[in-house]
Amino acid sequence: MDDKKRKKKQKRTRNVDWAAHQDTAYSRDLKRHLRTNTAVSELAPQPDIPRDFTPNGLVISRSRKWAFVQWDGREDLCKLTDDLAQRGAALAPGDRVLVERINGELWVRAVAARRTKLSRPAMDHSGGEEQVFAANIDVLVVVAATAKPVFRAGLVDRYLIAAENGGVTPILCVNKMDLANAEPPELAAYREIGVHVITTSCETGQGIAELREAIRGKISVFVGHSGVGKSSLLNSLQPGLDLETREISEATKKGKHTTTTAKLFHLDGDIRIIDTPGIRALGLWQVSPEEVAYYFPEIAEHAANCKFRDCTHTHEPKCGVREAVESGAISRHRFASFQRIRESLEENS
Ligand SMILES: Nc1nc2c(ncn2[C@@H]2O[C@H](COP(=O)(O)OP(=O)(O)OP(=O)(O)O)[C@@H](O)[C@H]2O)c(=O)[nH]1
Ligand SMILES: [Mg+2]
Ligand SMILES: [Zn+2]
Repeated sequence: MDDKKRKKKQKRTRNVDWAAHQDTAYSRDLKRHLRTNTAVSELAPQPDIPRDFTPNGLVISRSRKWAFVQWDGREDLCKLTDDLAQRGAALAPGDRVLVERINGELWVRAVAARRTKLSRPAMDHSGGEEQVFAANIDVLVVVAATAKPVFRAGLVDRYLIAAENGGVTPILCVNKMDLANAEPPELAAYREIGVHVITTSCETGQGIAELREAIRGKISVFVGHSGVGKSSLLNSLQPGLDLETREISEATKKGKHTTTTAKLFHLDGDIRIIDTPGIRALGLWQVSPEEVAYYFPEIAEHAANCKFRDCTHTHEPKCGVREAVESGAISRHRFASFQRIRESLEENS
């Protein structure tokens, strides 16, 4: 699409057209920087296993040396080979694997190439190596709450980056609507960039049917701060599932990390969900400061109007992005988030 046609199209639609945005010269430039971060086979195949082996198992959850795998019509605890056990990136819930019985023990022998993956830098002693927390996912459901804990856009924005980077469609689910008179004002900005926003309540049942329809026939992963109601939503989607949930601490207004391992659940109606433990912050895997704008479609779009091609949108004159913030075309909280993420990546690099 040439620039003239694109501008016309942008005038017609208020929402950012993500596909058109990805096709602009500016975005193509940015994208060239991006290392392809999807669909990689993580391990050199074992010499006795053909590259195009047929997986016979689905990873439900994993610990360091073991994985629960669904195969042969049941779930079994399988041992991991050393190279799998040592790498957080090598195996995650959602991975398709080859299970073999060797001398009476079940082993995960190989991991199939992934369609999509969601990654973060590990927070442990590994020095921040890649940790894949879900594989072969269709939808990333970012769960936030209106209150208890209070809505925080920062984590939402970081998860949207991880979703785009991993090739996964995001949904923003704002739960605990029964605790608020109105929805958080920040939600308008997400609808405008084309994110599907669903407002829910596990108390009143609001939005549960819409959520169910959005993830039917797909594999999704529920993520967000502790205590926002991820496990409660699974319970609402499937009465009788009875996952453990716990009230958030009155003293800190923070969740207590009730869910401790990511685990895949099969629900009725062809729904598969990976419930995950709440996190405080999400590190970004393989995103450089210069690339952050690419992941904020409304910022990338207005950056095309900046006088300088390498504008950082902080102090330069004739900055299309800051002008758009002033005019209200870019929301202030999204721009603040963009700046914070960029700064944090600059500090780390
Ligand atoms: N008022 C209200 N409370 C809710 C709602 N959904 C969940 N809760 C409560 O919020 C608390 C935390 O819910 P959980 O489902 O354990 O939250 P979580 O996100 O799974 O938390 P972690 O497993 O720690 O990450 C529980 O006391 C739930 O009963 C809701 O829609 N409205
Ligand atoms: Mg939970
Ligand atoms: Zn600028």
